[in-house]
Amino acid sequence: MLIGKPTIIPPSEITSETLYRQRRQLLGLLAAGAVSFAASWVGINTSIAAPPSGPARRFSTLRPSPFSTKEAANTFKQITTYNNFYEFGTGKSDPAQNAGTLITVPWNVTVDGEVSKPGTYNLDDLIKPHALEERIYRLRCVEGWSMVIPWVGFPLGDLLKRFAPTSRAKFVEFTSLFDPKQMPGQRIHILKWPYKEGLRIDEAMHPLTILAIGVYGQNLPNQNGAPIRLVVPWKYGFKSIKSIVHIRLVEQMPETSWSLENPHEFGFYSNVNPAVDHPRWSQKTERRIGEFVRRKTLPFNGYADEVAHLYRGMDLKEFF
Ligand SMILES: Nc1nc2c(c(=O)[nH]1)N[C@H]1C(S)=C(S)[C@@H](COP(=O)(O)O)O[C@H]1N2
Ligand SMILES: [Mo]
Repeated sequence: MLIGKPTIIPPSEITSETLYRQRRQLLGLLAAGAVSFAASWVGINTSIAAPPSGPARRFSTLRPSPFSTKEAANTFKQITTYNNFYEFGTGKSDPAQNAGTLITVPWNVTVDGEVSKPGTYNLDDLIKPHALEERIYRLRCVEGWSMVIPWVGFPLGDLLKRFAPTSRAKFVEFTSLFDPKQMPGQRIHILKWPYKEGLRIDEAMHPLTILAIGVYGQNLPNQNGAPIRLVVPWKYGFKSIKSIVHIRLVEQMPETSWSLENPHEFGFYSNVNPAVDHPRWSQKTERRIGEFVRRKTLPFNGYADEVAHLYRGMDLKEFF
């Protein structure tokens, strides 16, 4: 998930130049921002794994899911302190340190575009009709690390159906919050803000695709994409967009932040595929956070039986 020219920089080096500069710029901004946020965020802003700013909801009636992996989950600490959330900095510990400024209550989500019943709902009304499940999924980041995360969520497809997609709805576009006051990373160009992602409609309707509102039986911590984020377990982690405010059904393939930034490195599909190297590194193996010996990366992140049929007849080297 790193920026730079698609040349010959080995992945281990990428954190040096561009990111180093961006981090320094950001640290400056964060130091400045701390002053104005101090009044309302004393004590929260500085803590690792900041508590969600909303009520610390605990989910008691979670249905287990047959889609859950039986692999051991990563710890709450690993899941909440090793993150990518560039709105809060490009370092892995930046989101846990900085996402305390994200205000998640109240939170509204708009669903519109090619639907017969568009609307804007506050979060509670949006999730109320849905039975929550625990979904323990692998997450494979394009950078070469992975985790196992017990999400709390429900199928995106169930939500989309409530809005009655029209026959012209071929893709779904997701947009994260844009607010440089709350999200200091948005004050400089790391990506084209707000963060945008997209899915084909059949990918969006697939039962493995969920909206998550919690992890380990409680509200999502801000750094994990509070209060609501997408999780698409067979795709590289960057497709799983955080802190969503807008879901739009569209006829044309939408632009997405990472492929806009670097179309040679990040495709629209971004299915986990050990046979297709990233231009700057191999995707054959991954490091499970907490482990030392690298594992083999599996096609579709191990979900091939469930999703490979979606891509039948497609050349996945061309549509990466
Ligand atoms: N809005 C937004 N969503 C985002 C990102 C981001 O920088 N901004 N990073 C992505 C990447 S690269 C990954 S690997 C996952 C990480 O999710 P996690 O922090 O819950 O593990 O979030 C994805 N969603
Ligand atoms: Mo990622």
